[in-house]
Amino acid sequence: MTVTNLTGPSMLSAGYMHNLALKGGKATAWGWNVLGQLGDATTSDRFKPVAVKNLTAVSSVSAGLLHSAAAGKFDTIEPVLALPADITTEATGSTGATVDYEATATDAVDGAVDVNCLPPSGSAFGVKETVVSCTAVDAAGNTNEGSFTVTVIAREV
Ligand SMILES: [Ca+2]
Repeated sequence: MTVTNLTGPSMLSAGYMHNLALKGGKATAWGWNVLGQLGDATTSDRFKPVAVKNLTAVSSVSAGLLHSAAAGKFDTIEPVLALPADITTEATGSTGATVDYEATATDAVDGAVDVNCLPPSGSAFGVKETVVSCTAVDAAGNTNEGSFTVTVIAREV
């Protein structure tokens, strides 16, 4: 059987009916999962490698009979978002304004983490209240979400 979803692992370990792989500090697992030995927070069997949850900077993996072991950093805490306060600005044209803002996130294990916001900073915002939704994900897959509003008011004439 060919394993899909797996390219160039640096370490493999085979258990009784499950397998572990390590690549780039991330552990993946697939196979029998009746006791949760795949570490994906389910007991569903997996036929393709899935990420082992809450684990980052993994240096080794080892599959046992019905259990798994990995050396790495255990991380269950989501990054902390630093979002701007709600922004109110006057339209610079008939359709709205271009609004720049800064959104950052810091994780206790990973340090600075990328934040993705929609609409992104530097977007054209219409003359209305727009909710900006931001998400940050750390290397262990812990996600934090937040939002703020950008209100563009019509230019006074
Ligand atoms: Ca974290």
